[in-house]
Amino acid sequence: MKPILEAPFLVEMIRTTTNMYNHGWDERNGGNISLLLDGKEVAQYLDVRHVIRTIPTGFTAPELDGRYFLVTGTGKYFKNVEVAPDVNLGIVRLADSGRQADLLWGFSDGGQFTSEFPAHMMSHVARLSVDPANRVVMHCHPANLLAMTYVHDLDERAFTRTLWQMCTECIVVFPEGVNVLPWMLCGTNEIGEATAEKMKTARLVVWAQHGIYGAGKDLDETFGLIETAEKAAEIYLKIAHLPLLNTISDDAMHQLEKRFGIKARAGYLD
Ligand code: 2HA
Ligand code: ZN
Repeated sequence: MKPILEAPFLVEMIRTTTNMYNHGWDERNGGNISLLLDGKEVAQYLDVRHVIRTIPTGFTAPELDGRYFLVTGTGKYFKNVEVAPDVNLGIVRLADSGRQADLLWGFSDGGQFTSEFPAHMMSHVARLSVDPANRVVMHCHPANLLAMTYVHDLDERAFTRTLWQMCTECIVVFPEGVNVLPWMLCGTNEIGEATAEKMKTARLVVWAQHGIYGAGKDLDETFGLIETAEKAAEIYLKIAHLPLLNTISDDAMHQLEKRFGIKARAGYLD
């Protein structure tokens, strides 16, 4: 058995949570990440027959039965993941049609997975249905995107177009745009189901007055998606109160589509 703390998925998760904390996206216990793991890879590091304890999930997700996830813990601080990964992270395998999670490693102080586990698991199901390569769901509280939800129209087309107009690369990085949910109570199956529905058409879902969800094939890609949208929101907040003299025109966006071989969300460009 190889040492679990040397597993690339764990090393990468520790790097990512630390980096997100350092970006100011995950104050206190804010934010959570789940990473879908390959069971064969996990078995190189853990005796996967040894279940430490079983945790009820409160939802069903038959599509994820038997799947393994590395996930951040409820009430845990991203700041602390690098110094105590086994307390702040856990590896679980879903069982009984997703109704229960078998803990195989971590949460060593008796803790459990993030309160947003329903939103994460339902989002994995939604993303996998449109992109079988999806592995990551990531949630955090980046200040500029959050601030933008107080002063900008939450209409998805309008919100997306503003972000696209703030940096040339935005439309290239997220051509499908960002979807937006109005304020909803977090930690519930309802917000989980609403997030998952939005995840079918975009990898970024803004939770108004709360934060953002991102999804992607690896931690780097997902981090980069949120990073790009957050940068655009930062620029928006720098200019929103000033007279606008220039912007990226729809004609320029069409040139970007051609140059980078991407297709903007249907109906979002004139
Ligand atoms: O885990 O970010 O949305 C803390 C949160 C809940
Ligand atoms: Zn949150």
